Amino acid sequence: MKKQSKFAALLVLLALLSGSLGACSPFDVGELAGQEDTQQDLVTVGFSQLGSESAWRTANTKSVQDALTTENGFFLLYDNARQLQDQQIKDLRSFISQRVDAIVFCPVEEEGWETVLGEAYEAGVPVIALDRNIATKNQSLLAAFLGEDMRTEGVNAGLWLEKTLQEEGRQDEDIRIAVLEGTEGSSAAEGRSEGFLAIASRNQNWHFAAQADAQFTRAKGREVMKRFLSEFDDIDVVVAQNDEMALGALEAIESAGRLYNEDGRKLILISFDGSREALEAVRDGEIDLDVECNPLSGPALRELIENILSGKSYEKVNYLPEQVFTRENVDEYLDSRAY
Ligand code: GYE
Repeated sequence: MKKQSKFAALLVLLALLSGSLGACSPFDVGELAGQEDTQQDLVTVGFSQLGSESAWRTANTKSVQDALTTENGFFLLYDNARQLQDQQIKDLRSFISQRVDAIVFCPVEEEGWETVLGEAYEAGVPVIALDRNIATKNQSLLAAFLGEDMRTEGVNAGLWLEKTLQEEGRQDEDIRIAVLEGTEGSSAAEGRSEGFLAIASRNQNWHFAAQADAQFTRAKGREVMKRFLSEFDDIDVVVAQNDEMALGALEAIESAGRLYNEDGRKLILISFDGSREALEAVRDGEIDLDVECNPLSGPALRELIENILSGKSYEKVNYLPEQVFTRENVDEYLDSRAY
């Protein structure tokens, strides 16, 4: 190597170590090289998963674990908060005190993160919100968000219903809708409600007959749907904000013999996620629409962490690609569905 290029290489190295390259990252890249005392050159990531309420969540956890492996240069600390925000805050604090290089967390709720994220920021630990987002005015508390566009998912559900009712010539008929909502205060539930409402509000014939929190679980979906069925005899559409609740609701609907009304018209069932079991119900004509929510964020997460820690430029808000499934296209996807 010529003297000059040796010097240039040294300068680049020094710049990298001091964090002055890639001014877009406010975090100390020196930490990347500082792990050798503990996990020999691995990047230590603390991952706080919010719980294990659904097949979607299991697939999401696996995707992260498969991407942040030691072979790929990561040492992953994993905690499961079992739907408790307090527990999740404790998990984040424990990651900070262990001096991890980065924190990834799926926020169970949107609100209430300022204090702990402020502590991470003070400690120089970049935090990525995965899957669900947080509500904060202080955008610098998060290094980045990587997840799904819940509002667009809700809009897509509304657009499909609008089109379907038009095709059936029911655009002026009174349509009674029951909603099984996901965890109250979560960005997933809020976003899907907001998006669906945006379309509902321009359809004067859509009426919200019933809505209740069924916590994204199958057992709650079944229980709440059973109650709806006993209280209302004229539900036309059920919007379940995830597959677990839709599958629970379907059990309640079928055991009450209410999948078809007296005129032989099928109750329209809309779901979100696109898990294998729900896609099978789409194929079998039980669920009419499943709006995909993509849990396979691991590879994009890995790249994002690498970019943040090495000071490269990166997008602060990142959405995963998603689509919608109906009986018309579901066969193409069922075979390869791993979750
Ligand atoms: O739809 C659901 C889950 O946050 C996108 O959480 C997520 C939702 C997903 O448990 O199944």
